[in-house]
Amino acid sequence: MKTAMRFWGVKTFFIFGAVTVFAITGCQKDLKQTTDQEEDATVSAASSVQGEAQPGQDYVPNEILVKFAKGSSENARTNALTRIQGQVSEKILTKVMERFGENDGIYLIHTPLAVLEAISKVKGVEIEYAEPNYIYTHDLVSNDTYYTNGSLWGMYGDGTSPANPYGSQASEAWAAGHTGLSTVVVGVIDEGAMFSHSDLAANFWTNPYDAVDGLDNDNNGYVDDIHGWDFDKNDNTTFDGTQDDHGTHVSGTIGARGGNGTGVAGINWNVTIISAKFLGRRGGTTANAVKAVDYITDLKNRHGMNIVATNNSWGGGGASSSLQQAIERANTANILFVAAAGNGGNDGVGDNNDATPSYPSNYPNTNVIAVAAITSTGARSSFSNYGATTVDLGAPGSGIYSTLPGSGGTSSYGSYSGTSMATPHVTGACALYASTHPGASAAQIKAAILAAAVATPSLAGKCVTGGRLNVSGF
Ligand SMILES: [Ca+2]
Ligand SMILES: [Ca+2]
Ligand SMILES: [Ca+2]
Ligand SMILES: [Ca+2]
Repeated sequence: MKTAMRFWGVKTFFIFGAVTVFAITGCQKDLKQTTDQEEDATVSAASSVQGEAQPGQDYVPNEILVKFAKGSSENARTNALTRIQGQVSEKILTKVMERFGENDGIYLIHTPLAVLEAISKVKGVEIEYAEPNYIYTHDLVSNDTYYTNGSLWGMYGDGTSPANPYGSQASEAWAAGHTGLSTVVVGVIDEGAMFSHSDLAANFWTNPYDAVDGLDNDNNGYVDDIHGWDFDKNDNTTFDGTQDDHGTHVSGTIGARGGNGTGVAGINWNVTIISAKFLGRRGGTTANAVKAVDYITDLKNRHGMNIVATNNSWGGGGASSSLQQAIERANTANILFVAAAGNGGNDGVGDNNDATPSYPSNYPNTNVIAVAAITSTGARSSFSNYGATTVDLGAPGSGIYSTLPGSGGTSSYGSYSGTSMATPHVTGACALYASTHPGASAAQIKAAILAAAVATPSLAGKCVTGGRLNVSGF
């Protein structure tokens, strides 16, 4: 018997997840239409100017954009500025403007007057146009079915609707315009995932370095690893059917497409996910876990990909030097290793990881973030392991809706519970932070996540931060 089997054999292996799967219901509420995003700095056209109301158009107060007429005199320009007590804040003349024969550009002008009043006062003074400096926003309130119907509590903030103070606050980051970037990459070390799922397809990696032609074009040791690799079966089919439900569910929490009016939304509406499948029907092995971790690290080193984290919603067995060293190689490559704290073993009651180590979350490598699970009412999930020195923070892990492979290749959704479900909220947080802080190191990302955690009574003394995930400022 191989040594590894003692740690990772069938008996001791378990995935930190699973429980109830609900069928999709037809229930759908009206989509939320307002964003409650108006800040002091913005002015509603509807409220500031009588008779010229244009609801929904916000603009920067006391600023207008002016393009003077070609050949307009210096006197006319001065006259225009004087009429509105204006000062030029910025002259905007882009390369493309110049290419199109423009040599004056447009002026951003600050004025103490109300915007539309200022515009009316400069009209007729040798200008081509004067207009408000509008503020544009995306449709950043999720219109995804499970978000709007109240199910997707793990994505909610306390200041958005639907609201839940124990959600990850992702909706608040979205409202600020932060929905992730496809240039940020994460590895999902798990089962395979249904990369063709309608809510995942846009965010799954297609390898540009190794076309499917029977050759290992990028010489990384894996032939045609088009969406990742299956280390369990040693082939390039990372999705092998409905048994890859856990990996699909985890992937959706990290990066299901948001704002497309269907299904769920991940912490990141835009991200790139790579499958490193090593869990099969009977679980996974240390050997394949090491290969999976190194595969992701190598992609970063080999191709310079912007891989910031791997999600590791699995565990079992004892301490492994080979796996710990693989995690350290990832650390050297600035890749975080986000790991589930564990589901309390066979009795399903949360254990203290300080007293009884759970791996891989207990590895002391600095790039490990260990994650406990909380419920929608802020309690520590009954099954969730904890550890004042060995678990970093809590995240939503009970009753989590996400993507699932349906029968016959259909795209489905369902609710799972586990520290497996809490972990991808944090992995998603790593990617979201990286999207708004380009070049941040693994250590910086981890520090930001821990610093943002909100103190939570059920986690006090139960984890390093004593708090829960909060990405509102990411
Ligand atoms: Ca190839
Ligand atoms: Ca290859
Ligand atoms: Ca396969
Ligand atoms: Ca969606």
